[in-house]
Amino acid sequence: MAILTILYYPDPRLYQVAKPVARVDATIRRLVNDMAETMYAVPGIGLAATQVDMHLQVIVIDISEDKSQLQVFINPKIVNSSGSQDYEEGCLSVPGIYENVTRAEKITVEALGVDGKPFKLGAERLLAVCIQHEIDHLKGKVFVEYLSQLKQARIKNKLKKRLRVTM
Ligand code: QAP
Ligand code: CO
Repeated sequence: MAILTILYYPDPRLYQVAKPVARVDATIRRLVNDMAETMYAVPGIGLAATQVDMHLQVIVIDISEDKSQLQVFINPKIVNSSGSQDYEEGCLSVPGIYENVTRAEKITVEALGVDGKPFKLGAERLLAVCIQHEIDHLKGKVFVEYLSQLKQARIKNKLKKRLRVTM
């Protein structure tokens, strides 16, 4: 296992669109393990392959208190959504920034598991937010793009300044 390097907003590689996984093989399983290790190390509750510069449709999520419930979504697709909810979101690629985003309240997602088998899952509240947030990453979208241009500009400046301090 290995800790992968996370790309930070506004890195242009975060805007790349991820390709579907053709076959869930050993390479993909290793990517899943490394992504999980990376997410747990920070720690975070969700990570998309895009954020570690791998442009494949792979997501890991663990919203459990004790980090014991890893959920893996390969080639995920939202097939149903309803309602709306506001949630204060953060992102491993946008450290220290938390902002309210409005998304669907309930979703149904279809994906492949790490065993390569298709499954269908209903999700609501935090899990639904997290799945939508991570699927956005696979489409090249970061949550700050839902905010006003002014807020986006402020966040970019803040992160660039911080990068200058820490590097
Ligand atoms: C996406 O986000 C998410 O700023 C996952 O300094 C967030 O794991 C979905 C993190 C909220 C739904 C609701 C953020 C860690 C982790 C930071 C994360 C930070 C350290 C964010
Ligand atoms: Co994110």
